[in-house]
Amino acid sequence: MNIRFIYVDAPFWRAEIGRIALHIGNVDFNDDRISREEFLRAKETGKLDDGTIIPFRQIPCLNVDGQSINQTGGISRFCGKLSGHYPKDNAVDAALIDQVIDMATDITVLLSPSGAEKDEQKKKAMREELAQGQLARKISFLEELLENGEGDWFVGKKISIADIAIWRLMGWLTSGMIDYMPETLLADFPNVRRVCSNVEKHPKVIEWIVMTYPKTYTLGSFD
Ligand SMILES: N[C@@H](CCC(=O)N[C@@H](CS)C(=O)NCC(=O)O)C(=O)O
Repeated sequence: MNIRFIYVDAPFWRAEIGRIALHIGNVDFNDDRISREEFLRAKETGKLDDGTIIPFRQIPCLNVDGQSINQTGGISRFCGKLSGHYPKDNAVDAALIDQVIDMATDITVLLSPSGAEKDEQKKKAMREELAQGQLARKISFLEELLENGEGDWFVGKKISIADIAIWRLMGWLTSGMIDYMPETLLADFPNVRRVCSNVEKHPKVIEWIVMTYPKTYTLGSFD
């Protein structure tokens, strides 16, 4: 099977779920990082410069043996099934993983209005309110899920695509790269921090970080 994972050169959760699942599972794939310019062109034309179709004109996009597939959820599940990080025959566990990934989307969408705000003072006020309000509320629901769960991972007793999604999403939110978003966002959520820390301690995740993340990336921020 020829797998090409198409995204820009950024470790955003939408792409990292699939890329990291494939990497951990030792599944061969082509990690195709297109330039921002090519992405903008694909948004206009629905195709990469080499003619590869980008359905819905958004990324990530997976191309499997010439067939293009879009949408983070579907791509992540496909990569998870191939790599052994998403169940093929346990519908309940699969749905439990899905609900976490959909929550990652809900959280991401919360950032959109402030991301589009041009007035810096208004943006600051929106982000501060978000961090203490809606965002903290949603993260507290993930915390609740873990308090009622089995411990080290969101679902079952081993790492799944749900854990990878939340680790990367939380890494982005607390990276200091989002204007006016406090790096202390997870201070009150020890269970979410623990899962993130568990993902970041996985030897294959460390290998991936060393291979693909900026040299300035520091391990251990969730401990
Ligand atoms: N529903 C899509 C959303 C993906 C998405 O918003 N991707 C961004 C880049 S991170 C994008 O392609 N934006 C361009 C657009 O939507 O026009 C998914 O779940 O994958």
